[in-house]
Parts: sequence; structure tokens; C-alpha cells
Amino acid sequence: EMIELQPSLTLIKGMATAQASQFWQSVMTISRQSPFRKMQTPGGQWMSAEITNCGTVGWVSDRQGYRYVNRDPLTDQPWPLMPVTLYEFACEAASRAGFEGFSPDICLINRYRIASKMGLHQDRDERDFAQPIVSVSLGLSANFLFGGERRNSSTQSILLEHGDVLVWGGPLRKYFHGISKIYPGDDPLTGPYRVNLTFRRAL
Ligand code: MD3
Ligand code: FE
Repeated sequence: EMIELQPSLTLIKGMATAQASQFWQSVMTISRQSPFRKMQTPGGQWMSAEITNCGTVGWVSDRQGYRYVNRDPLTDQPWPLMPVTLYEFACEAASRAGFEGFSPDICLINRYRIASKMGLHQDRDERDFAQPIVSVSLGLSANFLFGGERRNSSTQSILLEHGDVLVWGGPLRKYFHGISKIYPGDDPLTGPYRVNLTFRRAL
């Protein structure tokens, strides 16, 4: 089921359900090589979600700022390769939402526990804002907030459930967004976690 929530914001309900256990296996393989870790914001706060990456670069944050880097600072090794199945899935989702030619070079993986949140923020560290972002949700459900161009723009919330895929592009690409709540539960695949994969073109 494909729902156009707004022009250039498409929710493809359950698109990842059939491949969820395969994707979860990929996440576990990736996180054995580049473990989930907490990141510090430039302001010195600790983010409550834990992150890792796969692809040619990875997104990191510390007191120096937000940026994409070639190597995992934890291991000093390159980030794990992006599995071809994940790459192709993200391209297919973008194409269904009307973005042909998406070619993600990084997948940022966020892992949330029940108490984790992600405050309203913009994704502005990528070079080409004409490229969409594809997000895949696995495990526990979340309340996703999306606002507008300004931090104080009014927000709407969307329930994101296991297997849901969101595609963002166009002017909304720079909108404020965040995760306000994770619904408690014990997911058959992920247990106490919600895991979100966001595919981006960083470089
Ligand atoms: C809207 N992650 O990693 S994914 C992030 O569920 C992030 O983990 C959330 O926000 C999560 O930066 C939301 C959906 C998403 C991702 C990127 C966006 C929505 C977006 C970029 C612009 C606008
Ligand atoms: Fe974001």
C-alpha cells in the first residue's frame, strides 16, 4: 500500500516486511564489524539512539560536528560494504515514489530502545539535496514527527511500523523531523529494539 502523505513524502506500508529477516541478518553482520555506539552532539549531549553505518562513507557526530567519514573511528577500518540487496531495495523504493536514479552511497542505521528519542533536526550533511532519503523501519513501532522548514513549524506525527518504508524528497528533504516515542514491546525479530535504516547519497 503506497500512501502519498504530502507531495514528495511517500509511505510504502509494509514494503520491507517480506525481506525483514534478511535485512535484520545484514544489520547483525554489519554491527559485528562496526558496532552500534552512542554519539555525542557538537553541543556535548549524548544521543539516545545508537548508530552504525554501511557504505563507502559513514555519518558520525562528535564535539567537532556532524560529518561523513571514510573510516569507522571506533575500528579505524572502512565501514562495512552496503549489501547489494539493501542497495537495490532502496533504489526500488525511491523509484516507486517517483525518484528515478537514486544511488545511495551510505546507509545510516539507528537503533532505538523504548526510552530512546531523536529530537527535531534537519539532515543537511549531504551534498545533493535533490537526492531523496529512503528510510526502512524494523521491529518496534515509533511515532515519527515531521515539521516544516523551521524548528518551530507545526508538526504532524506518523506511526511507523515494522516493514514500513518512507521516501522523502523535493522541498521536504530539508524539513525538521524526529522520533518522539518508541512503543514498548518484544518484537519477534528485533526483541527490544526499533532499527531504522536510512539510505542517503552523501557525496
Ligand atoms: C525527513 N532518522 O537518521 S527516518 C536520521 O527513524 C533520522 O531513525 C529517523 O531522522 C529514524 O536522520 C527518521 C526518516 C527520515 C530520514 C531522513 C529525513 C525522514 C527525513 C530527511 C529529511 C526529512
Ligand atoms: Fe534525520
